[in-house]
Amino acid sequence: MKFIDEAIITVQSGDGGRGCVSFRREKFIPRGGPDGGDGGKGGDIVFVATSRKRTLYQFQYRKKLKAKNGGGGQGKKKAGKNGEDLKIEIPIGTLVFNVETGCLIKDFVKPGETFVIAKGGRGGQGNTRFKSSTNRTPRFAQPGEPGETLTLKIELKLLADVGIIGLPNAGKSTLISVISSARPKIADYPFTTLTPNLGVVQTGLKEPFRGEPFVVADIPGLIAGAHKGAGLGIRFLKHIERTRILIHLIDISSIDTNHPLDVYNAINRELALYSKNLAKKPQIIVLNKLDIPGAKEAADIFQSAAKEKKIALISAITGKGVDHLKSQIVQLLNVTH
Ligand SMILES: Nc1nc2c(ncn2[C@@H]2O[C@H](COP(=O)(O)OP(=O)(O)OP(=O)(O)O)[C@@H](O)[C@H]2O)c(=O)[nH]1
Ligand SMILES: [Mg+2]
Repeated sequence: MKFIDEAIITVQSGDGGRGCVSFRREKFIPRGGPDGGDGGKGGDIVFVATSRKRTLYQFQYRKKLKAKNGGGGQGKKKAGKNGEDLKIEIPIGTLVFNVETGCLIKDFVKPGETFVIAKGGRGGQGNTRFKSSTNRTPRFAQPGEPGETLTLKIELKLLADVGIIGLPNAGKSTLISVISSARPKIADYPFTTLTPNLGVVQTGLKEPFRGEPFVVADIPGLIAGAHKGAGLGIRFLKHIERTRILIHLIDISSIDTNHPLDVYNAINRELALYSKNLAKKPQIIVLNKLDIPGAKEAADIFQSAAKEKKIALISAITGKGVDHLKSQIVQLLNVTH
């Protein structure tokens, strides 16, 4: 399924039904008073966050959404039927903006969260309501209030706990495939991953794996200039804005032993240029592809250049160091909020 993370749609709440002008007409009551009922209320547009939805895919085809209008009032003081609300299920992590004003209307973070995005119009009052001592036969009623029409920008930010960042080909997708339920495409060319992958990592009951299961996001590779739109990275950086921690994955073979921190610094620069908040997130530095010849030496050089920073060494392919990394992630998550 194509990954859709942004959509522009128009929603329209229902119009209120019109109030009715009517008079009692019964055989033995010659001048029955007014008996026009009120119009029904227009349906609301209601968004409901649910874990059943993971993408904004539905909005590719449903770009105009309208709730039902209220029914008109009727004689004998019968009120019109209320228009049915239109309930729209959206994934958790969805933000809804008003395109016209640019304002954030609602940020859905919890399952089951419900919000009326556009209120249906009130029904008009029937002529019964306008009866008074000076006007016993009002021949007018109110029209229903029109519903609201809003153009919305809907944005989905995946709610992952851990984001994996790094250059294309660093092995991000390989790593998520060995620690989680995700099965993304893996290949030896850059930009294999075109859309983010999410995976759930199961934890255990025993230390050091004790903790809630968590969600990892693998995003397309970042390259220098990503914050300005180079490569694919920038579009997806917003998906890791809300993670609690980052795994900064580096392919050991990409380390230049004369300038060992270049790759690492370049990625961090991109993060900082995109968002200060993202740059401040706790990172676990992970050197990957420990199995390739010369890896250990390059890793040592990196480690001594990075000084005090804690660095994990793994081979996502052979699995070496992966369990230890998992326990480090659990521990860091347990102390990060
Ligand atoms: N030798 C070795 N190769 C690895 C290891 N991990 C990943 N690879 C290989 O590196 C290549 C890239 O792996 P991916 O997991 O697709 O890398 P990625 O970071 O997701 O790449 P993009 O999606 O393009 O950004 C593939 O050919 C993997 O088989 C490892 O531990 N050792
Ligand atoms: Mg990938």
